[in-house]
Amino acid sequence: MSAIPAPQVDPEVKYTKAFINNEWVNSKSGKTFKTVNPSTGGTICEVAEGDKADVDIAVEAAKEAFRLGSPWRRMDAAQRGVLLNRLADLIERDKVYLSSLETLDNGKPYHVAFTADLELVIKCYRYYAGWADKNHGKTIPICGDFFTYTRHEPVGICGQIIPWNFPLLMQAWKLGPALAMGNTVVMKVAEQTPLTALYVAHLATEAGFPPGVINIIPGYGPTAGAAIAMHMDVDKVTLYKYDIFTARVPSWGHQHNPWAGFPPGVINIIPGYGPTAGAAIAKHMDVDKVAFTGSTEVGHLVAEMAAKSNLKRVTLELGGKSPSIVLSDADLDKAVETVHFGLFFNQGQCCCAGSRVFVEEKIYDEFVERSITRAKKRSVGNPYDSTYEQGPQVDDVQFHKVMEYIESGKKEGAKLVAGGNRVGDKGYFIEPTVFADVNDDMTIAREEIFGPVMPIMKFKNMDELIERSHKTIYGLAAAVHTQDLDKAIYLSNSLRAGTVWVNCFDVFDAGAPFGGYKMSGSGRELGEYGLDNYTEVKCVSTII
Ligand code: TXE
Repeated sequence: MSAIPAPQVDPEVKYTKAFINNEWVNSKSGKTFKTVNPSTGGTICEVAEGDKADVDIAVEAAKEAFRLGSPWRRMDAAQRGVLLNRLADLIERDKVYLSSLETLDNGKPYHVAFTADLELVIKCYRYYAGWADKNHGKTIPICGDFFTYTRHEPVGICGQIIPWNFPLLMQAWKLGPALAMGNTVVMKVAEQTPLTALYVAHLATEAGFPPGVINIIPGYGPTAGAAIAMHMDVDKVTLYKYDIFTARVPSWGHQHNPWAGFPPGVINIIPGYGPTAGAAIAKHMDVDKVAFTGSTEVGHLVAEMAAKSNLKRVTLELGGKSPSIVLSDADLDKAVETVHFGLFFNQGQCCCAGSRVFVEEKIYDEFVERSITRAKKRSVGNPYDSTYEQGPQVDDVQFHKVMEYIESGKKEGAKLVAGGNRVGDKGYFIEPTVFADVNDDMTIAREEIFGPVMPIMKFKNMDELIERSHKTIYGLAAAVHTQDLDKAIYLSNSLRAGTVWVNCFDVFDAGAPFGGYKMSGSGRELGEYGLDNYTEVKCVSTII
């Protein structure tokens, strides 16, 4: 494996405004909010605080970009793929900077951001670039003399609300399929981590405007560029009448791409708070679809706002309390390491974290001992230093929430066998914490902790295990550790979870769908399944 390049420990923050219609704008209210460095608790910078007024403007821009006959609507599907590939190339070019900035704003170790987050981000854009011209309809032999076919069309204006635990990756999961399918986007990024998503917005404009061109024309930029490119195409605008029929300009073998990159209004990114900016998206009458990743609590609100406004389509990726199951025949060394990884990865801030560890009675004591040793070995510290495995929690709210869960574990009678304390006296670092003798009714066994806290439970047999695994409102993921293939398949088929990992954890790939059963959400992101969220199916029947 090649060495990871050194991080930029103090990366310059280049973009702090809202990105609307390919322009950087202050919020209408003029308000800003602080984004905080979780390693120190200090302020990194002020960022424009978007709210309803800014969402309204962004939705107008997204509508205009989605107008029939617009450059985006007339763009060949294949060209959308070219743009997404270009965006992936630019992210790859700036991988060190983006990983460094992600570490600054989120606190995740730089080496993890570089090798995991950024890798998956780049692959996600490339994966959906490939789909841009391949998600097509069918011809259907219905009864009678009809010619019947389906068209796969974009849904329209997509509102996307993303969280802070994987800022760049959640952006990629949302933008990739939405743009590949030809939608326009109004995205609200999390208030804790707005910086990297804004930089990607800059790259999206760069994907269409080669640097040399920008230097030649004074004042040239995303806005002026947009105006010029549109102006040059005035004669072709007269072809709009054809758009009504094809939604594109008809031409033989002619690539009509009036726009070299993502036109203005296609991608709009608004930093701001959930109840203001996020809610404005979920309630908006002109937003056709909302995709939300975050807490189950807010998931309820988003679904309600969508239902009460215009019944916009909703996809939700919410919380979890995933069982991580270890059978007595498992390879114990591997199981201890994988279960440890499945809980502590990303400071425990994963919706799919294996945060209910069920261990078969026979090996329970041994497993707990080894898990304690492994947790105590886990190094916590400066996320720019690659010798540390774990950085700080994202902010003081999450820090205190996790510390309260640790207190509740102690109070409710679980046995604290490792960690349990803050690390250092600045920033939001927490010791890798393990609780043994946990029972299913304890708060730490029921609620999503979203931190480095591992509750370990004992089970006797498979039937009891399955019943207990299902005693949760969630159903996002599950893991099974065993060398017995029969048991692995039986459990994988029995568990009510959107993803099951056997002898592994957190295996993510842009091609593999991800999403939850029960209150972990609805719909699937990634893979071919993920295209459905951003596609309307139109059935056309014709008789001549
Ligand atoms: O989540 P929120 P928070 C879980 C995890 C965590 C808890 C709270 O357990 O401890 O949620 O984290 C926006 N209308 N997850 O408070 O509030 C918000 O601005 C519209 C699981 O950060 O759900 C942000 O952009 N939007 C999770 C996004 O929703 C609203 C990832 C997520 O914030 C809104 C993060 C509103 N009324 C936390 N209120 C996962 N599934 O991976 C907030 N938002």
